[in-house]
Amino acid sequence: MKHKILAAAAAALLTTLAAQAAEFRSSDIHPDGYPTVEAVKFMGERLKQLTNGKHSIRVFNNSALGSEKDTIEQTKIGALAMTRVNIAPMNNICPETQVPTMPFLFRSKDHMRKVLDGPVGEEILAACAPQGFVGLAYYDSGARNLYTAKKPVRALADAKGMKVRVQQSDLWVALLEAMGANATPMPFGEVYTALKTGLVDGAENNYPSYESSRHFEVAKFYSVTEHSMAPEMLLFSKRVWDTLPPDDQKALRQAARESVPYMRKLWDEREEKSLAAVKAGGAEIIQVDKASFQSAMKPVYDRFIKDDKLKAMIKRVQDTR
Ligand code: BDP
Repeated sequence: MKHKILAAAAAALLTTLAAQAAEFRSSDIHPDGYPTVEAVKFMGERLKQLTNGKHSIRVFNNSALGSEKDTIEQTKIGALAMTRVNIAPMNNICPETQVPTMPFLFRSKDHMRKVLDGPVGEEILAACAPQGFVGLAYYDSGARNLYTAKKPVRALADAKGMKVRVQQSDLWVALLEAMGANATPMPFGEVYTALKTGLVDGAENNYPSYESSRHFEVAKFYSVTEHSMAPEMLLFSKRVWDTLPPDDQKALRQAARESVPYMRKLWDEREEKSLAAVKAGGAEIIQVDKASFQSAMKPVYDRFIKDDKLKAMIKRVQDTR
């Protein structure tokens, strides 16, 4: 009897929790105005409308809640409801996320968007659930390029021995090593100082991040290698998710989905603006022979795309037209 009463009380408590309004906390390492930050704010507005004001989202930007690795941990344990991160720090946690990270995999922005909007994209999001993450959406992150402080990289041979900061992922270490560089993983927030003090010779990123982080001030040689189109991910904590009623889950999914075209529009505009801004700020945009960089990537595929499942996924990506 006592048991039954306790169980009923617990169930009632859970229902009350589920019925409660929430302001979900979401993290980002980027500042206000950056397309990822603005897209999550947009999602929050939509969520409010869809739930008649019950739920909202508050974005903590500029790494206020820590590095991406930190916020992924917090999201996993349910201390944080949501985090917007690049896919790279998920590579070691959820192997399927290595697929869209792979060097020179996507042929174009359209190809990347088509794959991520399709069944392969869905499967990769779903593959992170056993690790504690509900994958809500991908956002664009453009193509990443290599930039250096003292010596320009005009050909693959120039990258040899250079110390280059990478994201915290084994795959990223291997990718830069395949270029002949010395890869140094570190959180994004530490890169400006590392470049300035010469702790690293270079880093790699898309135009908007190169611009907003002001890395272009301390590393002005920007080589257009376009070595990866690793996208951004929006991850919700499965622990928090499981406490929500199905209607709220549905609203979250819908709001996230609707934020994607909004983000893409901001992204396309921002890429152009950032390119113009870094040029005006003194960056030298260097065109390189991409094929030579691409031909150095076989060891990365050999090491990370080993099992049949990942091999099949790569093939499906390549076959997507
Ligand atoms: C940017 C991503 C951000 C990453 C950063 C990095 O938007 O999520 O943290 O690169 O290189 O492009 O760490």
